[in-house]
Amino acid sequence: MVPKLYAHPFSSYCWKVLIALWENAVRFDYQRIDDPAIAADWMRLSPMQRMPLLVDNESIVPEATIIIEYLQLHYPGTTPMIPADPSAALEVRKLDRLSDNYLMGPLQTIVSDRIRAEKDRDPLGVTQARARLDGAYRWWDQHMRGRLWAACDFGLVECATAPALFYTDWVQPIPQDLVALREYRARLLARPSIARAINEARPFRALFPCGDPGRD
Ligand SMILES: N[C@@H](CCC(=O)N[C@@H](CS)C(=O)NCC(=O)O)C(=O)O
Repeated sequence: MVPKLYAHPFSSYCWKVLIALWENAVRFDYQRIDDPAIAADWMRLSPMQRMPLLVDNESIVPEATIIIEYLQLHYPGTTPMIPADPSAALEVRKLDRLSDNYLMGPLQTIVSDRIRAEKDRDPLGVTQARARLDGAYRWWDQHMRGRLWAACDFGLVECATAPALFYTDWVQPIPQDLVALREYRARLLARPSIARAINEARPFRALFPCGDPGRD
């Protein structure tokens, strides 16, 4: 039995895990929740209704980062997502948190505000999210100067930053002067596993509540 991944091709957190799976050619059973029967299964398995969700025999594994850690433990491949050295691994986990909390976090605030009815919107929350995102852009630009990948090699951090930067640039374009960050995003988009995630999500772009910017 191969692990089952409950996911949707347009979801940024699902990309995070899909990229790790494809990088290491891990065989898995893609349970796409745009199928209503599969969505019903997912809702039963995930009362908090969050994707991705991995099911492997008796194990039900939520949270993209934890799924990637689980895959590394049980289905290791040729591209380690977390380095073996504990200090290097700590750095990778730190960068993964910074990506989830300060790139994806503001992104989700901005996008979910747009989905709400006009009367339920939170303009102050969105302004604060945009300011946090701008700060995060500046932090990542500084960090990426002189680097190819965010840590020692391509891995967990890129699984996190690729979908995050892909979509944040749609809602708040990375400023022109942040050259290192813009080049990092371009490098990420050219990576075959990430290009595949972008292509598989293409048919769903009309779902993006902030509008399809007509570019990658
Ligand atoms: N902390 C979770 C966040 C997952 C998350 O926010 N997933 C979104 C999609 S990107 C979701 O499940 N949304 C539910 C829905 O759209 O119904 C993780 O790291 O996996």
